[in-house]
Amino acid sequence: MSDDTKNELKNLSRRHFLRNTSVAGVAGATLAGGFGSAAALLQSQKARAASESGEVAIAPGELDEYYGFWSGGHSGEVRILGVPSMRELMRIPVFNVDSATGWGITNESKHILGDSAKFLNGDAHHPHVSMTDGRYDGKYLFINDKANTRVARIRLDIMKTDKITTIPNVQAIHGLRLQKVPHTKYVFANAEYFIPHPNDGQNMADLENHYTMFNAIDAESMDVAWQVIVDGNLDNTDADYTGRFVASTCYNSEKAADLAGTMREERDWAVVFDVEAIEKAVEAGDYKTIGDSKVPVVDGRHGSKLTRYIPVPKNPHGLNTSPDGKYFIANGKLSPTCSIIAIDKLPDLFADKIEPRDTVVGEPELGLGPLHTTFDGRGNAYTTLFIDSQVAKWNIEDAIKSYNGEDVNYLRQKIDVHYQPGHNHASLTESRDADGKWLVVLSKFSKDRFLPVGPLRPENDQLIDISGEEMKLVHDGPTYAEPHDCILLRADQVNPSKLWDRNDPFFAVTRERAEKDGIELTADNKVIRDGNKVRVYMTSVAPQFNLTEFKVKQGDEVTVTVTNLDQIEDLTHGFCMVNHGVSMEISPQQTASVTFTADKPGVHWYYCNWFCHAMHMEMTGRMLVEPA
Ligand code: CUK
Ligand code: CUA
Ligand code: CA
Repeated sequence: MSDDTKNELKNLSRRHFLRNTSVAGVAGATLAGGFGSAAALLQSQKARAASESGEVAIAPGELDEYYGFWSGGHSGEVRILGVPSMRELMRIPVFNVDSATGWGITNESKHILGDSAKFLNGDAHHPHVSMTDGRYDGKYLFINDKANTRVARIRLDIMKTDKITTIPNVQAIHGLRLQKVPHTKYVFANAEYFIPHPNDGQNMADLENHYTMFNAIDAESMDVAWQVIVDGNLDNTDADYTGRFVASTCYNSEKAADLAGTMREERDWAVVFDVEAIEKAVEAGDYKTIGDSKVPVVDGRHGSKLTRYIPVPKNPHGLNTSPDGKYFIANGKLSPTCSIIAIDKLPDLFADKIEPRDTVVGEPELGLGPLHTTFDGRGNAYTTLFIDSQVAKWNIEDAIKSYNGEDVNYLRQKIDVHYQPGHNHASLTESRDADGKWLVVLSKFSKDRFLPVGPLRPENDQLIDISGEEMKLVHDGPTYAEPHDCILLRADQVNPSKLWDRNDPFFAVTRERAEKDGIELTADNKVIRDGNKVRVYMTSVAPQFNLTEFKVKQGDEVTVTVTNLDQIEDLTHGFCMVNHGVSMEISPQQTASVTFTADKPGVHWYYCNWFCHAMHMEMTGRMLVEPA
C-alpha cells in the first residue's frame, strides 16, 4: 500500500464529520467540488509523471485492443473510441441531428426516429451491448434518452441507429441495462420521475398517488413488453447472471418534489424485480393498461409479489452487478458507503423467509459521494467518489468480512481523478469476461487540466491502468459535453461491415419506394414526376454524380435519392443542396435519400461534401427551378 493510501485511510475519520452532518453541507461540498489537499496534489503530480512515461502509447498506424462506446450525454450522440489510445474513431448520431451524416435530415433516419423526429435534442446516458450467456455478443448497443423518454438501438455491424422507441406512460428514461442471461431478451429501463395517471392536468398536487414505472423492452422488436409500477422513483439499474432478478436504486423514497425533501430519510432503497414472476403475471392476464397504450402494466408497489424493497442509505445512485454474479452493489451517494446485496439470498427474500436487510452482506465505507462501481474480475471493486474526486479500489470479500466484525482492511488504494467523477468503467466489466486491464473514469470537471477554452470547459475522461496491484493514471482525454458513461469491449467482440449490403434494411423504405417507381437503384438516373412531388434518382461513382442537372418547378416537393456505386472501402460521397438545409452521407454501396421543397426559383448547385477524390470539388450538379 502506498503512503498516500495510508494517509488517506487515517484521514477517513476526519472525513466522518461530513457523514452525519447537515445535508446542506454535503450538497455544498458537491457544488463547490473541493479537491485540494497537499496529499492529493502530490498524487496528481505522480500521476502526471506516469502518463509522461508513455508506457501505453499506441503508435500511429497501430490498432487499439478495445472498442469503447461512449454516451454523449446531452449532445444526444454516441462516440466510438479506441482504448487504450483514447482516440475518437467515429460518432454515431442517435437523439441529435447531424450535419455530416444527415441523421435527422434523411428520409431513412426520419423513418427510424418516427414521431420523435420532431425533437432535435436528446440526453444519452447509458450505452450497453447485447449479451449471450453473460458475454458481449457484439450485435447491438442500446442507449436511453432521458430528455425525451426514448430508448434507441444501434446495430454494431453498420454502427448506425436502427430503432428508436418512445416509452409510453412515463417520463425520463434514466437507468438502462440489459438482460445478461440466457441472452438479451429484454432491455430494462428506469423511468425516473413519478407522474399522475392519467397525466391530463388533474391531480397535479396529489403526489401520493403519482407513480413511475420500471420498463422491459423486447430487444429484437423494440416494443415495450411490460411495465411495473413502483413506489418512490427510479435511478440506475442492473441485471443478474441468472436471468431472474434486476435491481434499481431509488433516491426519492420520500416522494418529494423539492431537493430537501428527497434527502429527508437516512435510507431509501434498492427495489428488486423478479422477472420470471412478472412474466407469469403478464401471461396470466394479471395486468391493466393505461390510456391508449396496450402495454401490460403490473403493480410492483410495496406488498406485491413481484418486487422487494431493500433499504439502503442514502439517495443511492449507481447499481452494479459484480461479474462473478454474486452481488448487486448500491452506491450510497449521500452516504459514504456502498451496500453489497447478496443475489443468492434473493430467492429466500421473495419467499418471505428473510427480511430485506438480511440480503445486505456488507456496507463498506469508501469516502464521500460514491456514485458508480466497476470490477476487475479479480474480486476488487472500483468506486467513484464524486465529492472526494477519487476512485476507491476495495476488495469485496474483505468488505464482507469487515461487516461481519473481522479486523480486515478492505480498502486497497485511492487515486485522485480530475475532477468529480461520475461513472467509471473497467474493461469487459459487465460481463463474465471482466479482464481488469483498463479503467476509464468519466470526470465531470476538467478545471486546470487543459488549455482554457472559454467558460464552457471540456470534461475529462481519464484512463487508469488497473492490470497491476496499483492503479496508475496514464491518460487525460478531454471530451465534449457530456460523455456520461462508456462500455469497453475487446476488438474481436465487434465485427463491423466494410461496405453496405445492398439489401440492408436500413434503407428498405427507400428501396420499396424505388421499386414502386420502377427504378433500379444501382443503374437508373431518372426524374419521376408525381403531381407536385418530384423524385430524382441518381447513382454516383467518384468523382461524379451520374445526374448533373435536373429540372423542377417552384413549390415542388423534391426527393433526391443517391446510390453510391463505389465498391472501394472508405469511399463515402455526400450530397449537399446549397441553401436548402440538405446534407447527407452515402457510403460505399449505400442508398440515401432526402426530401425538401424547391421553394426558390433559379439555379441551385449541389455538391459532394465527403472528400472522395482529387476531383472531389468538381463533383457537382445543378437543380434548375422554374418559377411558379
Ligand atoms: S447516472 Cu445519469 S445523471 Cu449515468 Cu451517474 Cu447520474
Ligand atoms: Cu464524392 Cu466528394
Ligand atoms: Ca432520499
